[in-house]
Amino acid sequence: MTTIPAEPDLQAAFDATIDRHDRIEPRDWMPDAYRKTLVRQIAQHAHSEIIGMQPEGNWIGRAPSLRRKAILLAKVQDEAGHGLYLYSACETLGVSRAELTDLLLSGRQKYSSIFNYPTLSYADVGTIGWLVDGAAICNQVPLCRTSYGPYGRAMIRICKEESFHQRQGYELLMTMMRGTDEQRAMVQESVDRFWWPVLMMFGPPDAQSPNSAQSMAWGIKRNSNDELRQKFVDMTVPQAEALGVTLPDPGLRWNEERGHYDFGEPDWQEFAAVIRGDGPCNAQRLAHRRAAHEEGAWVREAATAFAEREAAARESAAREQAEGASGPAAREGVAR
Ligand code: FAQ
Repeated sequence: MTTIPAEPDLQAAFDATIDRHDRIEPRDWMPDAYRKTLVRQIAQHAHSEIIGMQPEGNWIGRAPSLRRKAILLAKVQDEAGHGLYLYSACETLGVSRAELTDLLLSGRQKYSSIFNYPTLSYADVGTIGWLVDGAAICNQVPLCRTSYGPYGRAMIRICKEESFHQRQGYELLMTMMRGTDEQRAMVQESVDRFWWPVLMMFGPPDAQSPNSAQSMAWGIKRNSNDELRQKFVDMTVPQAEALGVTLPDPGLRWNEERGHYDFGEPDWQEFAAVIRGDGPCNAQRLAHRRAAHEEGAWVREAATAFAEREAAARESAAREQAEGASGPAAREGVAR
């Protein structure tokens, strides 16, 4: 007879796994609040990848050359792939893809604030690669060591692709910076618009981050929002210098004592408005996603009908085989 361990034993086993920095896997016992936090974070991450296809997708039809178009198409397709890995990781926690989609479309789950800003010039494609993917890498490399197995494994593959995305953005901006005065001005204008919203991607300051302490205790997050923001600034300033662009922050300077760059405070009221749904493009992004979902209904129906037909065919083949195995010939031991 197998005995089911009591909840305190399960909790102790869970705590020991977290303390060892080991992975929790889908069939392991986990506290409800841990599961809920993971669903919230992974779903928000997946939605960000899917909504994040829109700002750059806006430029696929207007790419300046076939080469740039091929690169951009591949990048946007990668983002769709990242969304799918992440939805799959989230489904291992017992929530369905349809529920997650519904939560996004009804505005009950968030996606990253950064995708609520418009892309006004082709330089924005480069800036998104350099700064948005750069920030994403800073945030996501530590998530490869997150305590939930399927999320950590999805992040390993995603980070490899994000690193390619970041380089393509930097290469595009470098090419423009070596071009005409007009191209250099386009790059600077784009960086001026994106810099502060990119710093907001890391979330509110630690003192105002309600989820950080518990998420770090559970090993879901390995670093705090402010630690990662600082790491990103330290990494990006030398890249901006090499590129020849000015980061739009008069407070940005090297602090010898801290061994880090000091930098200004993002506008947290603007951040609050964007995550409340009042950013420049929130309504447009969700309307576009809803329309795409409705237009895709026939694909989901066709795929469901096909899967049902295949399952019925498999079932009837299995039944025939079973009948054959127990039929007269089988009983008499006659080989067919
Ligand atoms: N936007 O207590 P915390 C990409 C919310 S990269 C919107 O600090 P937490 C790649 C937060 O959900 C972008 N909401 O929360 C790509 C919470 O609200 P809730 C996606 C935000 O979870 C590149 C509240 O504020 N990356 O897509 C944001 O401990 C280029 C309080 O905040 C990820 O999602 C924000 N920026 O820390 C694609 C990474 N920040 O849910 C296309 C995984 C905070 O309680 C093109 N996620 N909030 O109602 C994380 O690391 C964490 O969830 C944080 C937030 C750090 C984002």
